[in-house]
Amino acid sequence: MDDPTEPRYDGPAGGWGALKSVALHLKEQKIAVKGTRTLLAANQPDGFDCPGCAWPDRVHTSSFEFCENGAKAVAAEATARRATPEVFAQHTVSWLAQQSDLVLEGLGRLTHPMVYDAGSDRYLPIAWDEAFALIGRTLRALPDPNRALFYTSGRTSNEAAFLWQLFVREYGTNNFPDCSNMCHEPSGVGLKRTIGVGKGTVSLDDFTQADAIFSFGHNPGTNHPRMLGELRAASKRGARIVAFNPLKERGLERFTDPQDALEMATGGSTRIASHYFQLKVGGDLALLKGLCKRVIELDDAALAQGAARVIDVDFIAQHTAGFEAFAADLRAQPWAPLLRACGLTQDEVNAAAEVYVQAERVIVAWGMGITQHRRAVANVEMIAALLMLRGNLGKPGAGVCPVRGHSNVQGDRTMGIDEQPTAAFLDRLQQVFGFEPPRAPGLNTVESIAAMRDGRAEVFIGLGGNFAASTPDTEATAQALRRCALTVHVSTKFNRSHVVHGRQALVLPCLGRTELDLQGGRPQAVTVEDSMSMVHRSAGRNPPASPHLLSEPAIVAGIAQATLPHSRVPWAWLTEDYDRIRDLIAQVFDDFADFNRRVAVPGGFRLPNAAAQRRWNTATGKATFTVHPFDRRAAHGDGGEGEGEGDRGREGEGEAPGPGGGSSEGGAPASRLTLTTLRSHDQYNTTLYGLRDRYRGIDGERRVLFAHREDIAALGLQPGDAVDITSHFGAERRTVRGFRLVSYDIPRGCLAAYYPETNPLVPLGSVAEGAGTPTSKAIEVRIARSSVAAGP
Ligand SMILES: Nc1nc2c(c(=O)[nH]1)N[C@H]1C(S)=C(S)[C@@H](COP(=O)(O)OP(=O)(O)OC[C@H]3O[C@@H](n4cnc5c(=O)[nH]c(N)nc54)[C@H](O)[C@@H]3O)O[C@H]1N2
Ligand SMILES: Nc1nc2c(c(=O)[nH]1)N[C@H]1C(S)=C(S)[C@@H](COP(=O)(O)OP(=O)(O)OC[C@H]3O[C@@H](n4cnc5c(=O)[nH]c(N)nc54)[C@H](O)[C@@H]3O)O[C@H]1N2
Ligand SMILES: [Mo]
Repeated sequence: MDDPTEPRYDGPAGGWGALKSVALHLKEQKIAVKGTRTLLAANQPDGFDCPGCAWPDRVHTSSFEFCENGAKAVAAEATARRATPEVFAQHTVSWLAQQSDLVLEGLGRLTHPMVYDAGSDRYLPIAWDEAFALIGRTLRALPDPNRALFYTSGRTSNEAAFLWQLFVREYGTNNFPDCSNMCHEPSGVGLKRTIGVGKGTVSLDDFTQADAIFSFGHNPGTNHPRMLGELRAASKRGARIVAFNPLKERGLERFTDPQDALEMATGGSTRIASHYFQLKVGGDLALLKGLCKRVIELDDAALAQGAARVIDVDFIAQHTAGFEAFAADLRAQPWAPLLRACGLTQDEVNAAAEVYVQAERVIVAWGMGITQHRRAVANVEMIAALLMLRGNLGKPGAGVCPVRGHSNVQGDRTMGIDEQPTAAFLDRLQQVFGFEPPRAPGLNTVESIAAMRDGRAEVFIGLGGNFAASTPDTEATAQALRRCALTVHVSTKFNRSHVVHGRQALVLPCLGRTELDLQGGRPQAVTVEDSMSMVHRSAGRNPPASPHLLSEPAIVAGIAQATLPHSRVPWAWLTEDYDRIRDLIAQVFDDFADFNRRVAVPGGFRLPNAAAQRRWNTATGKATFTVHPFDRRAAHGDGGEGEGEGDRGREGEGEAPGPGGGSSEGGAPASRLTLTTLRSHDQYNTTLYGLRDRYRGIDGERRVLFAHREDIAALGLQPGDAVDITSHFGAERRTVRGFRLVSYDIPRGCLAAYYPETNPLVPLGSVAEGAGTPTSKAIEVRIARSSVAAGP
């Protein structure tokens, strides 16, 4: 079945390729020597938290865990390149706006606060005080604080995030759009509702005890490479690893640990997944229902034969609610539509269920392949339900493991970056600080874009991130941002959001994680929370990229002082010594009692997790099974042909379209396909490190479209052809041009391409029900031969 036109990578994940790649990236950033020293301080007890992913570290101690993409993240921040005022004097903003993201990123670290000058169409340097005064003036002049938006990206430390939410709430709004809204929001919503805690329940120790690890829709080899260490160890001791992914991701197949001398010397590798199922894009809800249905079937059969029960009867009786209705729904659900929608055979689903019921202790891990869908919350709740069926929660070696993205995205939410804060939290803020916080819910990311577009919001301030590029519906977002009176970005590097600006615009450069943060002459540490609720310190050591940089806490304090002259918060005093900020955090959150002392311990401390203790803070007081009606459209993006926006959310078994919907047997043309958007190996979200996607065999380009060779043929096209991609959402059409077709091992009816190049296709109105997350992993598209040559 080998297709000679398919790109190939025959090696394992990791290995020598990873080491070579790091050397290359350090060289590109001109930091060969300095970079290696910087790297050694990553994830060490006295070093900084790696700005790469949120995967936890074993003990934060001596053994340096090598991670290729962590090294690239550090190199990108520690780059020797500088985006100085001289650089900005040479180029108009309109010219910069024409350049690729790679070029913008390549300008390097920002060195001075900059203000947009409309007359010359350039960014000019501005003094910090003047920048803060401009923000303060503009915010104070707004008729309603809800006309301002305060975005957060997940690299922000706990201390900066805490001050940020405090300032914004004292100012008077809960408008906290954040990257989490585009990421694991459905995990938070779904887990909170089913098990009472919107976070993962497992720790690294559980990975050493699990008999089986189920992996849904994430790519550890690229996006959380240190997880491969855990998976490798689990595989070596005989645990089953079961992967569900439309693409054969190399990191889930085979891994060579660069720290294993023998594997490196002999060219050996460790098999990761014992079972790999290439389900259809968006097929997860159908599959999860199938897995649960199979468990119930096996249990019903056991009961009939008087054999040992398959489900954990005691756990279900003692700890759960809603089981009877849940099981009844599954018994009534016919198999055929489930199998059609997930694209797996009955034998495959049975085999996966068999691994599940044979294991005493099971962990389910997942990423964006689960959350960026219309039925994402249902996906997450079904994952929890699958585990609940056999009591796989709150016992060693078992539990839920949403693999978080940004290194402190979980901590930011803990600190109150939340557009829907609880009343209890707001009451506490009021008690501690003596101002009345706003009670009305604020706007999330997608709602914020709509508010700017419609003129309901006119000031946008981003603490990190790259809002213009990371959000859906790139054109609509750009128009929305351009309507603003003022856009402000606190950033380490120049990016797309700085050239898609409001009438007035500021770019405020901040210290990065790796850099020494001196306040009052004393080095400061910040804290972060990883994917497994470990809170620990992070202290940079590198000299700052420029003497003009301020820390994020200092920038937030500067904005607050300029905006709130009668503030109840002693901003300057707080930023002189971050211990003072942590003392306040301890006053607001009980889980952070004695924060400074506890976080001083190497490795920090773990936040309590009620669900891991089998205490259920849900509406029923139990872990809750919910019936999620199967809706075939769930598997096919959002809003089919002829369905207007008003039809969204309608349940029902609308006939599934195209080969993706199972009607391909007759050889119907592959007209309607489902596109998923993903990360290459050489990027960190919107930050591009290069044009290689090593494990997928792509080099030198990003405008590629992965498709099944029979779908390519059915369209009368050939691998290598340039195509345009048009998304269909109700009557709305969006097109991107000039993508090169690549024949790829992906299920029929499914396509994949990189984010953010494909974000113009993601409809603003297409979001996860109950969570508002853009459906970036299932976009209904058609493709046609392009008149534009495929570009890099
Ligand atoms: N180096 C690096 N590290 C990163 C990031 C980065 O960009 N670069 N980003 C960080 C962030 S913010 C996040 S959120 C994480 C993201 O980490 P991931 O969740 O791994 O991110 P994606 O690349 O979006 O990959 C999603 C995976 O889901 C699969 N998939 C796509 N559609 C479906 C589907 O419908 N069902 C299933 N089951 N699978 C599907 C894809 O094939 C892919 O393997 O990584 C974090 N770490
Ligand atoms: N189509 C599609 N869209 C997606 C996704 C997808 O899979 N598909 N994934 C979504 C996900 S999971 C996420 S999390 C979002 C990411 O959305 P964002 O978090 O908004 O985007 P990033 O690319 O991570 O932001 C990069 C910028 O952050 C700044 N930065 C880096 N480090 C620091 C720092 O320490 N402090 C400050 N202040 N700034 C810093 C730099 O200037 C850099 O240019 O994108 C989402 N969008
Ligand atoms: Mo993310």
